[in-house]
Amino acid sequence: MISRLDLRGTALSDLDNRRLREVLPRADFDVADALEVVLPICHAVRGRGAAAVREFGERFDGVVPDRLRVPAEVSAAALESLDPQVRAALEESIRRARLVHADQMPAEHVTDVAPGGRVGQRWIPVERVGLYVPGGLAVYPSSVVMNVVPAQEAGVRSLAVASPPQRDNTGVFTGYPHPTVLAACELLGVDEVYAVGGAQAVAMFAYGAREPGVGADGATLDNAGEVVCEPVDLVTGPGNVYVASAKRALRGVIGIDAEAGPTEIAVLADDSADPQHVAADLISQAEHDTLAASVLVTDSVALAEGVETALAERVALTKHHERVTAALSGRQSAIVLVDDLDAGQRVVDAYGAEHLEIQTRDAAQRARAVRNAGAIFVGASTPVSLGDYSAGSNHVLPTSGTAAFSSGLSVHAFLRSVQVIDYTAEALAAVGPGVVALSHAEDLPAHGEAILARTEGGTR
Ligand code: HSO
Ligand code: ZN
Repeated sequence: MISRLDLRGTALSDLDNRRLREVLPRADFDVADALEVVLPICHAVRGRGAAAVREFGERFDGVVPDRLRVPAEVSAAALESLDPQVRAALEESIRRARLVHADQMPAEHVTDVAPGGRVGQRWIPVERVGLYVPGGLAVYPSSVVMNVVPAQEAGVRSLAVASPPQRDNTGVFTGYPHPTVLAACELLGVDEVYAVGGAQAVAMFAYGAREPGVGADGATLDNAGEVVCEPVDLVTGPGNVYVASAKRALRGVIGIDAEAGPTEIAVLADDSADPQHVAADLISQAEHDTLAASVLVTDSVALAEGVETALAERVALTKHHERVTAALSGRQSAIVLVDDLDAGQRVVDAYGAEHLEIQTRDAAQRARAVRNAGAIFVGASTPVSLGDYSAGSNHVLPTSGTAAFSSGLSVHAFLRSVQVIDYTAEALAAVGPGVVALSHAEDLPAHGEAILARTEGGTR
């Protein structure tokens, strides 16, 4: 089911990360490929607003809600009918996430550069954010927590959630996001929720959307009527390959967090790892998406064989075995054999997994040496699914190698840093000649003159 990639005997130290990535498992269809589908959707939503959002909803989700914005009474009913055990678990994961994200808040500080010259740094939350909560193959109340908690801890004031409408909920919830998603929004005090999914949700957040209205000539015009959704400044959240692609396409119109597309797990393990645990963890992420990637990197043939056997047993029994089989047998998943754990470490660094588990005897030490990963799960008792729900960490993480340059969701994604520069006349006079000299070196003498106007009485 899962293929093997044998890198034993390959001189990995001769390859830089980019070269090494080329030989590692990779999906056949990625965020760049999806742009072809996503760009026309973004254009349509930009031009035609709510009418286009509804059309894509009908096409991709198979259902159009009565109202794109979920009515307050529907969300209230969802919280009322929430299973008490699920409610308690959500409350605990909110509590843990708040602890971690509150601790992430950066301190404001001021640097005294010279007598009378100081540069401070302030952190200001983004004004309005759109949080995406996936909902195609599964239901993601946990992603509501992972998006909303850091935004709230960062101090964001205006917060909207979008999640795909469900086709097969009964009665009052049909056409709205899953009731557990709505209940999680209620628990967190989020009252602006849209029954919109996929690339069209990201586009709606980026451009805003209006209902059709009546134009000057009396004819009906798309995107000219009542406002359905005001545009946001930043969109965060995980999603499928199309959602990640829309974030890439619209970056610049909006800010984004990382590209968090189809999920990935890499496990670096030696012969001390339990093959049943490793297999269970590989399957846990494979159940998200047929494009999900599960990669085991090991120096132990015995472990590789044990995991193969355990996978065969477990996949047959798991609920979503078809999806899991597709993910595990796709080109993006493999068991990679290496000569030793140092070579394994090279491989996982080149791969830059969204989630990296380290199940080796020296797990804590190896974890410290990792350079590229969205999040690192250390040791036998820290599976990825703990982090997916209740560790306190965030599960919105960079995928497909983007961990090389971006980070998992945290309060930082919702903050901007602003420098505050404050010099006295004396401090300006002291450094003035240097500024004037540099302005001449750049042939921008008016810059120097702005200094001299102050330090030399304003005559030059
Ligand atoms: N593993 C997913 C998050 C998730 N898992 C939500 C279960 N629910 C991406 O990190
Ligand atoms: Zn997961």
